[in-house]
Amino acid sequence: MNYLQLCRHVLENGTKKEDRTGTGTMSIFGYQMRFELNEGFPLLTTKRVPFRLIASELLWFMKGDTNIRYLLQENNNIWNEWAFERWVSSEEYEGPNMDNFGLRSQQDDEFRLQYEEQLELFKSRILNDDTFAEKYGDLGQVYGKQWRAWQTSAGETLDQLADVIETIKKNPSSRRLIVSAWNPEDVPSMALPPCHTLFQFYVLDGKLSCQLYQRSGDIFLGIPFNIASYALLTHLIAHECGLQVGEFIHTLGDAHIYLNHMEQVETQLSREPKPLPKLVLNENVKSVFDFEMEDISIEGYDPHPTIKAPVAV
Ligand code: UFP
Repeated sequence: MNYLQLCRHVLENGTKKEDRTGTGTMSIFGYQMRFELNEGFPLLTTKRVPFRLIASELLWFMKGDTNIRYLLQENNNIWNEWAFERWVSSEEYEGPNMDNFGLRSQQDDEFRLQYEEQLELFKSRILNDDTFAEKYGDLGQVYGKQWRAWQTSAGETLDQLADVIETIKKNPSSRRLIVSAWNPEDVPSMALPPCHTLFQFYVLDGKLSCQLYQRSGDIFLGIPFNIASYALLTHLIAHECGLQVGEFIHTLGDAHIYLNHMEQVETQLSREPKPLPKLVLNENVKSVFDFEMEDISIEGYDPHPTIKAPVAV
């Protein structure tokens, strides 16, 4: 599979590069993968990838929601650290010092227990306390905001996602079918400046293709999610527009393997890929904005087991 070729390519051609998290990476700049979506849904089979988390995150983006409360209600913890970071660096936080919690919790067992306890407290407050959730659950100008409610300098709001879907229906040959999450004005105040920066659609012969430009990609942990997320997005939009799916083209900027993921990548490369699963969407739901988790499922997914790896924060 394309993804395993990317892993091999970076192991063979990558250069050691320092990074923001202090972990260190093997990195390359510029790479492209193509996935023919008719050949199956591109969910990795060389390890289990939690599709449920990917789908609920995508629905969260598509709703224009930026508060982690929705994700926690779906039992999705993937954005917690970004909100937690804001909480523990705020003046209201009075618990034990959580500076640099990402790295410290990997290196110090005693600290990890303290961190886990604080994170659990944080999660339950987000779920149960409306005022707290409003203040500390919101990640600000993240994907949901940029896709659905981009603020213009004239004080207007642009719904890029709804607009692009309308244009695909009315003018499918357009070469301007773009949604940008990269808002230079907002980047300095963002918890995590968008990794998936910009995407473009392309319609030919009744098939919808999508290309993503991803500025930064964590090959072991992030990229398998990103592939599946954009493949799902393409399927959902094709569904609403009455089109078949074409290709998902994944273009990467800084594509890196963290130095503490090397063993995991090797394990994956030693495994034999299996047949790809199939995505099944509820035919009765027409608009992409009406999809809920129960309308989306994956059939025939029989991957090799999960491989654990630390997240670089
Ligand atoms: N990352 C991904 N995909 C994502 C996401 C993050 O690979 O969807 F949100 C990784 C890339 C990088 C880190 O390793 O997270 C972000 O750090 P930086 O902003 O320094 O590029």
